[in-house]
Amino acid sequence: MVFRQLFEPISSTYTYLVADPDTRRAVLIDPVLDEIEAYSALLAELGLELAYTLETHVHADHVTAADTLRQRFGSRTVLSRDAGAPCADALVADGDRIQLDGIELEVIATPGHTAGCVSYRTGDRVFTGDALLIGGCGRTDFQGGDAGRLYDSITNKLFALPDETLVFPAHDYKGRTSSTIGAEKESNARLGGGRSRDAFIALMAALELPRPKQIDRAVPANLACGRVAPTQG
Ligand SMILES: N[C@@H](CCC(=O)N[C@@H](CS)C(=O)NCC(=O)O)C(=O)O
Ligand SMILES: [Fe+2]
Repeated sequence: MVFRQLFEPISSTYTYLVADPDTRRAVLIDPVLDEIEAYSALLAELGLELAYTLETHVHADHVTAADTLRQRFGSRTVLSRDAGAPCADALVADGDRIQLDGIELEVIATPGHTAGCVSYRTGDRVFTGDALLIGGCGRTDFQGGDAGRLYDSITNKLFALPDETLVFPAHDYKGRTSSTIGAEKESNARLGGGRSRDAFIALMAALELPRPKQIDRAVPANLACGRVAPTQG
């Protein structure tokens, strides 16, 4: 499998490139609009054809590159059917499988950070979006967020994966690049060590985080798959 982890520094977003080494068809998971030229250059350098863009959710902190990539490369956009964004070419649900030639990506519904969050699992790795972060988890105070649902998604679904499964999140704000299910089960600051559902809900309710800086621009744009008006001039 061809695999790259890419980073967008303004929103500290990780984007993942996964491709079949034989057919050279690729997916980008959570691409960021500001990085579009970097993706185009990387696809050309590696000789890859972009088949799909996969969103883990409707992001609140950056605009997705999905629509621009669709226009440029003909890639198909994929999003949860619970995300409230019918602009996607494929609306997926728990248990669906996205086949990229020799690579299969399984959709795992992991709602709670938003109502329409999914994770994607392939082989020994899982792309958890903002459901499970390294040492933390997504906030639950907007976009249909629900701490109890997030607890259930993480403990019943993600923590049920083998301990050695590699965890690749949509963000890290401290430069960490990956974790494992076993490490998060043991020491995640918000849910590790068997924290109870009630204690987790109370902890999330007390966070009082500032609003993401780009939320007012990002959410409407991402509900339209990242379609932005062409710039004049
Ligand atoms: N300072 C960042 C904060 C972004 C933010 O709140 N991110 C969300 C994901 S969309 C989150 O859940 N962060 C987890 C946390 O801060 O614990 C910004 O303005 O973009
Ligand atoms: Fe998010």
